[in-house]
Amino acid sequence: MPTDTGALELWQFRLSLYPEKARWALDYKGIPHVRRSLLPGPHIPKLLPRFGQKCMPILTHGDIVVKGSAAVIDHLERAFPTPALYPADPALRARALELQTWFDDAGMQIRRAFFHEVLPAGAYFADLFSTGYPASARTLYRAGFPVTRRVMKMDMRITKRGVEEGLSRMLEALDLVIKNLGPHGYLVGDRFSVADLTAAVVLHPAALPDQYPLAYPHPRPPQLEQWLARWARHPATDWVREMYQRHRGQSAATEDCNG
Ligand SMILES: N[C@@H](CCC(=O)N[C@@H](CS)C(=O)NCC(=O)O)C(=O)O
Repeated sequence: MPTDTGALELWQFRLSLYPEKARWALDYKGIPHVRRSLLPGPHIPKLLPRFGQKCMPILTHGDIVVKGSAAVIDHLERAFPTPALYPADPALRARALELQTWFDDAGMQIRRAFFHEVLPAGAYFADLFSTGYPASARTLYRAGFPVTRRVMKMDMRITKRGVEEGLSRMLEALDLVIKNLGPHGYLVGDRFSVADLTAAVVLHPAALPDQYPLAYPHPRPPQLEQWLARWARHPATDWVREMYQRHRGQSAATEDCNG
């Protein structure tokens, strides 16, 4: 696939898991792109008529539309092969992609537990989600957030059972990292790959690495502190910070606009 297919635009939430995978891949490869950042809730009428779905990341590359984080990384890997996120060796590549799928799947459950525990800190999260928006829009968003939060909970299917599963999946995922670490500190082979990127993104809520593109400002609400304390002693949280420190790099976005 040619690299000059056209301009790239990434549709995303600034605070997110799966769009962060796409963002990291774009930044890692140093691909100039524009970010279109939406707010949870108002994103629905923006995306549905345009793309027929409300779930992000969505990448447009000229006329090509790519939906979903794994598909976005796959597209970028073909269009911009270096630096590679897929191992060259076919067996290692298959293993890296298998781990990507495993962590992608775990992320859906983990975020249920995360949002269940932290979303009661409504004002803090409304402000975090609306970072980068004008003050008037942020005030309005904060006022409407109790409704948005209810929709988010329904949409993510946050139930008691879902939360319990999310907590145990988080532990399983943290353990899986430690079990699979090679001598160079990577999950597959001796280089950073899509497996490390995906695991670090999915587990980032347990570690809040400094290089995550959106800072969680202090003071942090007690719900968030309790959530972080729950995982703080697990050695995989250090690994998540290490991956972000070694490989997150600078943003390659030329612009990050609202909507
Ligand atoms: N499996 C999908 C999951 C994408 C996903 O759940 N995206 C969330 C943000 S982290 C989203 O857009 N949620 C809003 C919605 O579905 O309305 C992927 O890997 O891209």
